[in-house]
Amino acid sequence: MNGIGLATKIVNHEVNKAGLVDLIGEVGEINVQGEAQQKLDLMANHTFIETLSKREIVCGIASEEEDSFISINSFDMQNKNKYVLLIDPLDGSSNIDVNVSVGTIFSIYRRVTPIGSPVTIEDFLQKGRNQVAAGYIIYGSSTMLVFTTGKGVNGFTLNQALGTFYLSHPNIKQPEDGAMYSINEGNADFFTTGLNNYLRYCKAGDDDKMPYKARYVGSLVADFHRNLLKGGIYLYPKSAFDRQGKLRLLYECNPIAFIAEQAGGGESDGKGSVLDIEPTELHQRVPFFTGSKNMVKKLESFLKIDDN
Ligand code: P6P
Repeated sequence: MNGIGLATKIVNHEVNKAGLVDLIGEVGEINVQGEAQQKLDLMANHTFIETLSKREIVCGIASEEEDSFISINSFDMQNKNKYVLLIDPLDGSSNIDVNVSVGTIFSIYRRVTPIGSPVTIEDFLQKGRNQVAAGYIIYGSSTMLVFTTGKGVNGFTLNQALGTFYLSHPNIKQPEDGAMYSINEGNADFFTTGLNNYLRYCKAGDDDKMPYKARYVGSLVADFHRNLLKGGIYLYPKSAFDRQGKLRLLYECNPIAFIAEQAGGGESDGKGSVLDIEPTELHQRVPFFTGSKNMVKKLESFLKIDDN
């Protein structure tokens, strides 16, 4: 966590000055996701990898920006370190050029292969339930590090003048209900019947319920963080052209789901917890819904119609 805190301060500094020193824009490369890589994406990826590689803690790192995992040798050139890190170094990076909040998402597991042996892909393809820690950093109006080690969720705000993190949000609990929904409705023509029925429910107002507010930043970390504190639901469903959904299971959905569960919230792939999915590929995508517990349950009830 100290290594992640140090990398956060470096990335935060670069994100804040990006517009001044030509760190904005695309580098003209395409990553494994087929997405145009932003200069800050690569800077953040390099920073987290370099910072975490030199601390005798992780034996391997998998990143959204890297085709495969990176094996990290300990100083004695053995693979004696016992944790692996999976990371989305700069999520929502398409928002960078327009000064909208972006974030980093990370997930930490104990390796499953013997200490000292070479790290392998099976150390990374673990169920989300095996996570020992998970968190995100949001580079917004303030920079916050929010994480869990399985004993609740705490939020730390970076004091930029002193370079220290202050426990500003102890023991975060997500409201069980909310009145905000976050989804890219531009894809509605490609959603399932159940999903569109749920969206109609969100917009309906009657004696029992006011219409929900639509709040969608286009940055998972920003939308999740707001819904975590105020209540609400984030939805990225499968669709006719995102048949598996868009979000990556290992370094976006699982860490966010672990935090949601630890904060008393809900999370789902539409049928059940993403934390129970047996991963098969490093960059696999899944449909992902997370937010206030009762909102996720209501969504799952609407999605049952899609099983027929
Ligand atoms: P769309 C960013 O690329 C991201 O992975 C999430 O942070 C965000 O919620 C989503 O994709 C935005 O996707 O299709 O609405 O632009």
